[in-house]
Amino acid sequence: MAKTFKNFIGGAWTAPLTGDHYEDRNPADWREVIGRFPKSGPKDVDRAVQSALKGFALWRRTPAPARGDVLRRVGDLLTERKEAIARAMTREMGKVLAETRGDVQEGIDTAYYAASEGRRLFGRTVPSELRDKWAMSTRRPIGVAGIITPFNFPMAIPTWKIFPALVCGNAVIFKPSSDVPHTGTLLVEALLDAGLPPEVVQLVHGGGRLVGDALVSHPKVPVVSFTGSTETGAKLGEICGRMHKHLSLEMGGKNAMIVMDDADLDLALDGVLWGAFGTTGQRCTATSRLLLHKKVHDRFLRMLVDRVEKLRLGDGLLPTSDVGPMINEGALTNTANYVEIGTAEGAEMLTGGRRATGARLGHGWFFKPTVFAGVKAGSRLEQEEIFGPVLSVVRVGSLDQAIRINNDVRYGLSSSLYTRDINGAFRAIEDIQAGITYINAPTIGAEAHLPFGGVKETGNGHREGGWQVYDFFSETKTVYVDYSGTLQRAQIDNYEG
Ligand code: UN1
Repeated sequence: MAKTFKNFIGGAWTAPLTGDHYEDRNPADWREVIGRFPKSGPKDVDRAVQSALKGFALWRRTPAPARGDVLRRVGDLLTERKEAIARAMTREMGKVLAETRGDVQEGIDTAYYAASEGRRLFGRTVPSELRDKWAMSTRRPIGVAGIITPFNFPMAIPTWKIFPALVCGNAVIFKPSSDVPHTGTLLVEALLDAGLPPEVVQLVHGGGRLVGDALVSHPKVPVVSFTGSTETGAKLGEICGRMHKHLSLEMGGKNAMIVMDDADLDLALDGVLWGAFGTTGQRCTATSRLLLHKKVHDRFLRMLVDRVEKLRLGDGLLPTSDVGPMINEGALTNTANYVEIGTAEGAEMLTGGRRATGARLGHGWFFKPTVFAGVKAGSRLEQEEIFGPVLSVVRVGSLDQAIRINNDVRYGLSSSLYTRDINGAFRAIEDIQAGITYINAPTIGAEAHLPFGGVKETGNGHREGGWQVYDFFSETKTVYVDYSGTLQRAQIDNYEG
């Protein structure tokens, strides 16, 4: 019988008040149950909030460098546990071990960055317009932060949010995707083992509709950070807008790689394979469109299809696997639907397009890496996020046309251009509408210490990663100290007076 896991609420591992559980299964072989996890409800969320408020009262008064020290120890523990967590993650969500190791490493990098940020959290001191008066700004924690994260980066994405939230002095309620509750548990264990005061973090398992909604609409949760679909993000935006909450949204993408006729085609080929089929295409940064210059179009497609067909599908724990399964049946069905849509729209399927079965794949959610050529700009295949291993190829005649097509979607997360033309590269950097542009590298591969996020319907103006996220998780307080001993009136008693 599989182990039954618990929430972490009120400083202890506790069963959900609902008494309900669900099974978390290995997507490479659904016969394998990883554990039974709580199907929590609004009452569990409310208990978590009450506890987090106590945690916040304590943590906000802990000096930021001391908060950072806890994060440094978290980094040390994640380093020690890297292999074990990576294996657990692969079992739980399917991507290959090299990728899950990278995912944990991103968490480690984020921890050490956060640790040192505890010694910065800069405010500013500027001249006052009046004599004998100081003018400064300082950063204050906000309160209880609600953190809602997806399945595809079960360690990295939670750490992008939780670690800065904590260093800034907030308490955290963490709701991982119900597809990856085990990795979420391992992260919270590392936080507690590193010495985080127990009530500063709460882990509440369960689905978005019950747990997520209760968390986002709870009046005592003033700050929410969410990564997931644009549709869900819009709903959270309505709730948070009504309640005047801080909200950071990281949502969909329809990222394109542009390959020009002067590109190093071998390099571009490695890039597109990694960008389109890494994490089985289930990244918001995935390369889902290839805008291919007409002069290299046919040759590059031949090279591409040859390599795609050599990709080995399998359990991500096996060294022989290049591409793991999709996360669940719904994801697979959704991808299969897009194959039908593409075919109906007249695109030409060059390879893949169906579920992969066979000896070791029969009990997993495996889908063959798929390439469509002759995809029309403006078609659904070209416009809509699929979140699966499907690459749509559009033939282009010039860089200007490629940039136009790149921009003509509702999203704007990542982008990529392969070229040897330095002038063209800089023009693209200026004109591509995206939060991230790679030159001669694929659309994936963001580093933990740089801002991460997108424009248009990908986000709502915030950035994760790097230094910017620390602004999101803190409030600025402006401080004036007047030591003149007289009433000085700003804008009236100026320095000329
Ligand atoms: C995501 O695509 O959902 O840039 C996050 C990358 C990773 C993070 C991706 N470091 O590929």
